[in-house]
Amino acid sequence: MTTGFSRRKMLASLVSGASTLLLAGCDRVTQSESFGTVLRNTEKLTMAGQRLLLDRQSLAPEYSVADLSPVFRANGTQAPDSEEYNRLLENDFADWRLQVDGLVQQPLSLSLAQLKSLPSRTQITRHDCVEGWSAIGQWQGAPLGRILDLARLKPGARYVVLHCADELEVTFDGSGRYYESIDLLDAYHPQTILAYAMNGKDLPVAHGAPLRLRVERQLGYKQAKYLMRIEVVSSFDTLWGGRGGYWEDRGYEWYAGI
Ligand SMILES: Nc1nc2c(c(=O)[nH]1)N[C@H]1C(S)=C(S)[C@@H](COP(=O)(O)O)O[C@H]1N2
Ligand SMILES: [Mo]
Repeated sequence: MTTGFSRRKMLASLVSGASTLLLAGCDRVTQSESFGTVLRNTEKLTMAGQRLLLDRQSLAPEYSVADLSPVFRANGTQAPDSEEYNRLLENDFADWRLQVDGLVQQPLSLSLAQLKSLPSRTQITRHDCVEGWSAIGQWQGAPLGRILDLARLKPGARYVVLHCADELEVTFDGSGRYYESIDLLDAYHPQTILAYAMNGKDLPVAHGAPLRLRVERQLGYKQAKYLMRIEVVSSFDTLWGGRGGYWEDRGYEWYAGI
């Protein structure tokens, strides 16, 4: 990656931020404990912080073609019923565009053909839904980090919000729009892709056509389908229920790590 937002730099700044915090937190105990003990404890805590971050960088297991599930269940919305979506579908998504905006220097409007012309990654991974089922599928798509690099993040960028075409249960502000958000560490994770193909074919409607997120270190509900817009934000407090996702607004964890 070529921009100032490379993963290594981001990790370094997060780690040094964590150490500063921990050191500041230790100021109070210097009176009652020997300086050496405090330093040793700080070191342990910093190491734990680094391990945590390194763990978030690790790859999800990948499988082989022989492991593909014969049936991959579809869940949640299986066909958005909006007029706009159906119009796009009728035309094989030739008029569909992915908007990339928010805290970026270069907002983008990408066609499916443009997304397909970017370098792609193909991965066979296991999808785990909180409802208690799993399936192994193959996904091909453009790395999200690459698209963010094209859009060039502005200072203050912290999260990527994924806006979807479908609505489920309407509750907040009269909206039941599906959406999700991830932080930049996950956005730049090498297995985080915007997938347009599943098991070697165009993404079926039931699985999120024309484009869905795959963020492989997290649970099923983070894998937003029917992507329309990617918005880079500093905070998701003001979006719908303020918790960063459709299911998060209804009580699920924002960080759904597996
Ligand atoms: N836009 C949108 N994305 C979504 C959902 C949804 O209802 N709408 N359901 C989520 C849940 S709970 C799961 S388990 C997966 C299901 O993906 P699949 O239909 O490809 O199995 O999509 C996730 N992404
Ligand atoms: Mo799910």
